[in-house]
Amino acid sequence: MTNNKKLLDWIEECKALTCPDEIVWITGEEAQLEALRAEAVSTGEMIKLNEEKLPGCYLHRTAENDVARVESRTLICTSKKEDAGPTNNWMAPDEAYAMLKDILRGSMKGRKMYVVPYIMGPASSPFSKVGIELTDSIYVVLNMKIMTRMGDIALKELGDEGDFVKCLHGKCNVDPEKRYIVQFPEDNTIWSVNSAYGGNVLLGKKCFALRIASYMGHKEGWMAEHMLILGLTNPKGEKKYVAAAFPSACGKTNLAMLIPPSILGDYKVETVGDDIAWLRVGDDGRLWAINPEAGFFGVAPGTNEKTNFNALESTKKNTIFTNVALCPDGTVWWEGLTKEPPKEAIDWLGKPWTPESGTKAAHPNSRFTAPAINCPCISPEFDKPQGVPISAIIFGGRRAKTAPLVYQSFDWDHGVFVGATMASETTAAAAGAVGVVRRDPMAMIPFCGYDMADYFQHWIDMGKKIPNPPKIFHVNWFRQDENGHFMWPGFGDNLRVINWILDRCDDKASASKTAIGYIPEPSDINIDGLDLDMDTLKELLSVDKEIWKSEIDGISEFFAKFGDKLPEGIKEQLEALKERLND
Ligand code: GTP
Ligand code: SPV
Ligand code: MN
Repeated sequence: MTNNKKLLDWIEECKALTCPDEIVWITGEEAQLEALRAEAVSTGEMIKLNEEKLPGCYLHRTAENDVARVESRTLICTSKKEDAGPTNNWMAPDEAYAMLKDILRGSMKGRKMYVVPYIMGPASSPFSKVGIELTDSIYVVLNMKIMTRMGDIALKELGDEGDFVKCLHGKCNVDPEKRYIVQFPEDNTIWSVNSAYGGNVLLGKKCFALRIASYMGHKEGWMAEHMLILGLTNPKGEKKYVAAAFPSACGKTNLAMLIPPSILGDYKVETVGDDIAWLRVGDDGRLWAINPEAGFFGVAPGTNEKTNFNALESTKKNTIFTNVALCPDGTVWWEGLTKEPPKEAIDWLGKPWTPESGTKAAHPNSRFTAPAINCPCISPEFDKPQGVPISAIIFGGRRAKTAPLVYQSFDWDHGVFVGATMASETTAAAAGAVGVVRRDPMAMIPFCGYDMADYFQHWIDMGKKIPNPPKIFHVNWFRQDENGHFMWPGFGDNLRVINWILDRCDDKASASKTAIGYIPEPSDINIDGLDLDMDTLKELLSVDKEIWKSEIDGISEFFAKFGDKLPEGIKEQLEALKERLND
């Protein structure tokens, strides 16, 4: 297995604390995984789906109280409180370890502890990092197999002396009152207890690849971001990559694998990543990105053949579904999959359901865990150790009003301000109210592992280190008319907007300068073949100065949290925006 003493010692410590009956090293080999699947089916932890229609696919139902990330119980434990910043929950590391030890003590009695070695990033990439997750959940093991490069490959990468992120997950009794997702950035450590749901327990994902990695990136001069990575080849054969940060359940997976509308000609779209990007300055002075993940943990509801064909295709084999509905023929269903719901099904709670039930068959945050290699448009660069060069960074959110369809920042520093002032309506991806506008800078408010004021400064500093930086944009696919209908068709048609963005990167498209940034002329966006008139497009591209003046209040209130730590560069941008709005 391994001679890595740090690893062996740490496993002994965790064993002494949690007292599992047995320790099982996960090698990543198919025979071992197949035995685990069979065991999970025998205990009811997973349901085997129709082998003909969905080969290698399983359904898992979480506890009713355990269906999304819980931000209120997510802690950043740095020795100094101010290092976690005003937007994170903080606890002193000693206190947090003591509290969690009380919860974890003996919690794996009668259970097995699985040792899951994994790499975030392609094997042998200078970007990549190793993590080890100890868990008492087969669901976690099988999901980690899909989401990461997992097993012996990771032990090899680790070597005898290598360092790793120490991830300990105990599902305990899935008690929501004792649920904690805790990051110790100074110790490269993550402890998660009393949950068995995706983002809380697949510790390579948000906990490591964003919270711990953003802390590492701040120290080491790189960036860990909540971004998809997308490759686009235009009809002339010119290829570019863009990265886009939207908050949870705001369209990253969809944009990452969109189907080009044929009206734009022979466009090719390739997915490098759908949720997380690690970015570094390359020797050529551009910003390069890898996707540290190996699979998609995607939102099921709303995914269908029309909205996201490639995601749906990705889920047709070797996929784990969480909290979707089960059909009588052993297939799955969720709201929005088909126009006609099934006549009967078993809902996400395991109860009989019909369309007349008046409840949702699938949970709004139900998910699929699908291997990236299943995706018909996965990029040939997906596994490349050096990643891909990024031409544009796109921020975005769900805003019924305020934000236009698209605008471009004046320069990098203004782009950082655009990211720092992002806001979006909350979604079911996190526990709590849905549809409430909240500030979510760079879509990182739940995921930044240190003081967000320092994070803004890090963005500004990175700009100075990138000789040829990406251009920065903001999009909003979710603007609504007075009847509450989305004004923009979205999905594949978003490429019409991306097309303008790519042309701007080559200085090929026109724009008009407004108070908030460069906005396309309506004629710059191709709406041929859409059921959308010029007036609606004009409305989508309009900037209402009065609404933006009130937006300033929301921004100022949010920035006030950071007190003196708010970077000068950000303050200057805010003053400049105020002036432009008053002009
Ligand atoms: P996380 O995995 O939580 O980070 O979410 P995500 O950002 O990848 O969001 P995803 O692409 O899964 O989309 C979330 C929801 O938004 C789904 O129900 C989609 O159908 C819907 N959606 C995505 N893109 C669009 C769009 O362009 N327009 C509209 N109206 N809805 C969209
Ligand atoms: C998100 O909430 O942004 C997700 C799902 O991508 S989770 O893994 O739960 O964080
Ligand atoms: Mn996400």
